Amino acid sequence: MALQVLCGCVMLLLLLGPQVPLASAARHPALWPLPMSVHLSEDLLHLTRESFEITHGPNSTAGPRCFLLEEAFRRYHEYIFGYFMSPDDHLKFSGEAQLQELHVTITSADSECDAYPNSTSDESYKLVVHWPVAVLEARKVWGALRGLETFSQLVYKDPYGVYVINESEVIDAPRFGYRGVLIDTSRHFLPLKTILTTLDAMAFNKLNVLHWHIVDDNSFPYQSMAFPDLSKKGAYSYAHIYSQMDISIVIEHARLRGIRVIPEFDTPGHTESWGKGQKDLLTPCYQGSEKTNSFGPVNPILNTTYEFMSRFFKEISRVFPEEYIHLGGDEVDFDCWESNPFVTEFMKERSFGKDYRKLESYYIQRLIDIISSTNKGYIVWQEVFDNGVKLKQDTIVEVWKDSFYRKELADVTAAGYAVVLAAPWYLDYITYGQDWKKYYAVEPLDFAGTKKQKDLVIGGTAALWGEYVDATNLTPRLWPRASAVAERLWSPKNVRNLDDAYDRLAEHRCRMVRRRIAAEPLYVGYCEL
Ligand code: CP6
Repeated sequence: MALQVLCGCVMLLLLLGPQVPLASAARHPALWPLPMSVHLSEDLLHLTRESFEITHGPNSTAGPRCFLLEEAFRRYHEYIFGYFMSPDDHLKFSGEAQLQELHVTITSADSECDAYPNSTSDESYKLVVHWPVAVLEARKVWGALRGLETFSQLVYKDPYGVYVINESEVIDAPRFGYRGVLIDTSRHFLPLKTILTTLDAMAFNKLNVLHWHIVDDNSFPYQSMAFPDLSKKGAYSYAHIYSQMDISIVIEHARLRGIRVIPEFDTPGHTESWGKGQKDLLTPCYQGSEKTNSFGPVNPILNTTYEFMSRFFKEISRVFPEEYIHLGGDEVDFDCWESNPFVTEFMKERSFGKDYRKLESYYIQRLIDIISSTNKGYIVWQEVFDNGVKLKQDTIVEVWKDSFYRKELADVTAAGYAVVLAAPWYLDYITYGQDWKKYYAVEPLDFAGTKKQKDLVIGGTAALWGEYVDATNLTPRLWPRASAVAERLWSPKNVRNLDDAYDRLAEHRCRMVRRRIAAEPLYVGYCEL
């Protein structure tokens, strides 16, 4: 009998497999995020570490020369069977149907094996698990990566410790194309290893954008080739720097998992650390007619500022293959600009009156012209839109202010701009209890607007700002809380049953722990090894 399990009805599965006492020790597949459509049959196939193989399908347009897939096959074989031999592995089960292979077939003439993922990457796939070979079909390698993750989540151990999988069919594609995690390496430096681990965990959750808030007021860890003093003087120490090699390692680790790396170089505010290595970049603040020792935002009235930005962002546009650069533009403190007599003079000449938003707009517009000349797109925080800056039509606006974010979504999309939602997913903000439920309950399209407006919501970001986060607590703070955001952004809109989500997420969290991700528990219980 074939059981149809569609969106959100995975609870049915509990009726199938052998009953076990605790949810956290579930003996059934726990899919997270839940695919678009899942059909599971009761028929079980066995798999063994020694004989099961993941290989290229005979008609695949990708082959052994596709390093991305070769690496993915190797990784997922390890994830499925664990890193260490357990005694159970030597049990042999004759007579039972054994699944021998997973064939991965790329159907499009261009597999995109050697490309970087981008905003239009096709992540859809179809997975058919029937004896004797399972088949995973995707147009591009990006869909194959997502399908491999799903396949690995379908495999579980029966009560005898035997690896099993239900005969099944999965058809899947993401609801939103932009599914991000923000990390902040300025408030605290994050070692390369922590960033790579975060990318691994993102792939387990089908998240596809690393928003790298790389520099800010507190430190400047990016090692610029054109301006080496920025990190020499602006980083916490020589040990707290990302070299060009480090950055290329992050980008390649991400690419192999279908993840884009979008760097944020936030200006004109949040730039204190830039001032240490670049003279005259920041606005000197005044007290009356006296210069103080403090500096404010980037100085928008000097030509040298724009010459610097031009050289700097030309470098950035070459270092990061990603089509978008995040320009920040949030929380600009106007007090220092207001105190500076030269800025006041400049405002007068341009008839800006006392409206410092106009000055901010002037700066951002010149910056945007610089970015456009590098053929990159740009993302900005919502203030840039709020302050009336003239933006190119393909600008992406990121909404971060929690109050009235639905109104902001309506306003930004009414103006025709694409939007990324971060406001309800401020993950470094912690409270007692199961706050993942709050993140899970968010519906990104729940605002007043037309279909055309809703189509402009391209996704969201789980933001982990770094004021209280470093390598010691990043992983348990992110996972599995960001997993709640991941399912909201991947799975169909009607997947929102909390009891079902709890069971799957508890098991998904255990799976992350088995894969060496120190994800925190949802609640009481234990994990099978
Ligand atoms: N750092 C930078 C931050 C925040 C922002 N920009 C921030 C402030 C308050 C909240 C969330 C984020 N820590 N550079 C705003 C985008 Cl609630």
